[in-house]
Amino acid sequence: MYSRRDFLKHAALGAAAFYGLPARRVFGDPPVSTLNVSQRPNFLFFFLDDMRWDAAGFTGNSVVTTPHMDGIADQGTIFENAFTTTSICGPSRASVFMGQHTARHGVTTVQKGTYTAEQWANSYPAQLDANGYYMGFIGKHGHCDGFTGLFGTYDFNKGYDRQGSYFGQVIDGESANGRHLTRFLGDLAIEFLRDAADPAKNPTRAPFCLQISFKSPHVQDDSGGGSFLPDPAYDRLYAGDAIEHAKTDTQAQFDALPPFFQAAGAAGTSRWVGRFGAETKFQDNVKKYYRLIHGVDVQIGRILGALDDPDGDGDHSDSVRNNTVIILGSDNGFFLGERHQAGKWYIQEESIRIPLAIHDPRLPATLHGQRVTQMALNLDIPATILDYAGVSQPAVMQGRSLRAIVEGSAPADWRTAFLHDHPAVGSTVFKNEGVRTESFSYTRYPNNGNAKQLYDVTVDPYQRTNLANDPRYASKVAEMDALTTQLKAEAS
Ligand SMILES: [Ca+2]
Ligand SMILES: [Ca+2]
Repeated sequence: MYSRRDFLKHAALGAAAFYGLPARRVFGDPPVSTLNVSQRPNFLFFFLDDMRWDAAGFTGNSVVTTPHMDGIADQGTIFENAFTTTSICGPSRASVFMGQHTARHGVTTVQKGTYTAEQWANSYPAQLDANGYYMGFIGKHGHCDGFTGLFGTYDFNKGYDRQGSYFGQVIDGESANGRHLTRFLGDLAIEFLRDAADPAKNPTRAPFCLQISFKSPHVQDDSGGGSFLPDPAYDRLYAGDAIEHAKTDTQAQFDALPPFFQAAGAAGTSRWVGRFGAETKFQDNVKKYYRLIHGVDVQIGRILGALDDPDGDGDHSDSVRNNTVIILGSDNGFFLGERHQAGKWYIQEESIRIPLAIHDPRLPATLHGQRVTQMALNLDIPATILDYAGVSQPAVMQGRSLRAIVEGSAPADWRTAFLHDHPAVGSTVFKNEGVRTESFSYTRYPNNGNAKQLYDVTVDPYQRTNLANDPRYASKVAEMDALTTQLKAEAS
């Protein structure tokens, strides 16, 4: 519970002390692992696009079928309160590479992210590369054209620019050749594991790190109504299911949003009309969204199988499963009709919550399947990877390693609030910033008359009642507003 007393104490200390932020930017920390090469684990990082937190079996979804994701979670740690700090592809992906808030890394738009060499040197992939890891990247990086080739980090570089295409994608000169993109990415991951085990490709048998950034379950592109295009092999899945609407998928909850959400052209509203605005569209598109996630699950199953036999000769003596840390996450959540919205961007639970599970096979069975409630953030992922690799976190990073939590010894001083900010450079998405504490969700819209939303998520988890204009909450609004300003200043 984040009390007023806590707030005053933290205000007195400065948010840096409370939030664990470095006081100022420091570039160029020497990347030296404290571990011998044989002690450093491999990493397999499954990263989805727009997968909301509750769209998996392990987070309670009773429709979508994700047995392999559930398996990772059952043997690992499930973060029940994991969030993104900017709910949109490009900025969140930058946070995952750099361990920084958008206010610091400066990647403010989808697809137009770029970094200086100095910035990239403090990313988790560059730090692992400098420590001798065999590095792979597959899929959507979500940044500027040619991004993944810029700094020579990756031994296996199969990223692509922009949104990519579910059908007909070309990656590093190789055609999908009839394969759905998700299957294509799975094949590339298996190829990576074979290369990492091949003395001709990885002569020192260095530990590997592979980030696989699936396009799924993102729409094909955001023009018009958008379209979810799963592999036709799964067309019959969920055909007999009736998808339930969210409790807030109502006209009344839409009407309760700030008025600019109802203006013509507001992206979340117009996309809802195109994707979910009629019952047949809703049923069809939510099922396709789930089929896209199921397609990823199938590939995760194949890739986990390849961990047991990287060279594919049928002999499992070369298995690397027992020394491979697995991370499963998503860049942001997604509205499936809540408040008659589609998309993300805003500080509502369906948008900012992400699925997150970490499996370290070296831990005892007593820690398998633990569910933890500490607030975990997208920008904690790189800090966690570096911690496992024995590499000190660059001071410019702002996340915190989740490793101690995974190992059953959560630090007592864990965060109880975080900043979300969305720069919203375009005109159809509304710039927003605010905080999510353990009790409250607060948003302000600086370019829209500074409209505000405040929800007490302890009693109103579906965010049905905006308290921002209730005089009884005036002091709480002021407190959350001051905390937002303070955290944003400290994050930059
Ligand atoms: Ca996304
Ligand atoms: Ca083998």
